[in-house]
Amino acid sequence: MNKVRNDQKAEVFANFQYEGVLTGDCPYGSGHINDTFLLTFSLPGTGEKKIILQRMNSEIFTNPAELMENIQNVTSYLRERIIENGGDPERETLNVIPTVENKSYYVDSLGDYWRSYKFITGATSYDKVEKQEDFYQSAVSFGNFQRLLADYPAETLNETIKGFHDTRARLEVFKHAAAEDICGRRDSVQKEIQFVLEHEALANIFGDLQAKGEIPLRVTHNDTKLNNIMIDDVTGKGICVIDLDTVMPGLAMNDFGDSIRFGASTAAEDEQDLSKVSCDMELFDLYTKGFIQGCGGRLTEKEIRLMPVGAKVMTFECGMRFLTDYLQGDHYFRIHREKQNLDRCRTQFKLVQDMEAKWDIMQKIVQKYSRS
Ligand code: ADP
Ligand code: GN1
Ligand code: MG
Repeated sequence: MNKVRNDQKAEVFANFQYEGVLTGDCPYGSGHINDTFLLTFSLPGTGEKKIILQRMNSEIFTNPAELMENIQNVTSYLRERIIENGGDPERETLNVIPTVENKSYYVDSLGDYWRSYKFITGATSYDKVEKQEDFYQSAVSFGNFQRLLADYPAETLNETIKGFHDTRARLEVFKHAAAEDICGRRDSVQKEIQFVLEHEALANIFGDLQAKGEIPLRVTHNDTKLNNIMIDDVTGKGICVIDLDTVMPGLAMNDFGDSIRFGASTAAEDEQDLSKVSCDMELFDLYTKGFIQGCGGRLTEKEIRLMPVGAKVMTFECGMRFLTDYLQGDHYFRIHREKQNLDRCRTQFKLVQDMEAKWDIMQKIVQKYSRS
């Protein structure tokens, strides 16, 4: 996507139902896909109000209108459940700010798509586990999210990215990228390519089980990074699941696994020193406990038993996606330095290896929290 222009911003500001005088506008967060801005408005008498404004990545989300329809429907549904449970819908789900034409998104004169959310105050999203309790809280929140949406009619959701966690299809795209080698980078990543080929079987596991009807499709989040949970600054509780672009029918094990690959790693996703990268079993234990608890008895025994497989498959898939993007010239995941996507790929593959070494421990932890 092109850089956001200032004149473009002025047009966008004028087209949302904002109150007060704009006093601040800065880039915000560390997401790899959308452009996020924190806006500050001053309101006479009541002080400052913060707002989140995002330019959606319409190269990746090719139908932003359908995407926003999902978000409107899911957040309205969650709002009702939260009110029934006596919660605060202003803080426990995302709240879309309408445009002056009362729509959930604005298309500017350059054709870019924008949306805006009320800022969730008094809460923080963490890029890395600082306190173990936060990771546990994120597990309970993602589990709760699945539980709250368990009766949502999944077939009414739009598929915002086709085959998002179809690992088999991702493998084919990877092979194609390696064969084409449009950037001439293939020779420099032989080791990583070899790793994918040696682990090919991972790409088939869930597809095969689904085809046999052994695992259910559920409404899932599909991007369960720790930084997609807001943790209350006072109570320390996970209060809100954010980043709902990929809420679609999916697999519980993948939501579990994506959290593990990001949050249970002992290092950052793009760490260059691989000796620092491993899958922390204490964090794995905590997340397993919180997630199963949050799902509130909705998971089948089989889903629970397959949770370590979800961790391995999601980590493998993500590493393969980073490698594919590196081979194709870094067009998908935002990078801030050269070879960042290759570094990201390497941390994921290191994690897969580490999970293989700790496989028995992972299985035992999951058994400990399963019902039987
Ligand atoms: P991306 O898809 O690029 O990851 P996110 O929707 O996750 O974008 O937003 C990026 C960051 O912005 C989040 O990690 C969080 O810190 C912050 N953020 C997003 N929405 C809100 C909100 N409603 N209130 C407070 N912070 C938010
Ligand atoms: C992207 O948007 P963000 O940064 O939360 C990506 C996820 C990857 C993740 C890797 C829509 O998530 O699938 O797991 O980067 N989101 C999309 O960090 O592709
Ligand atoms: Mg995010």
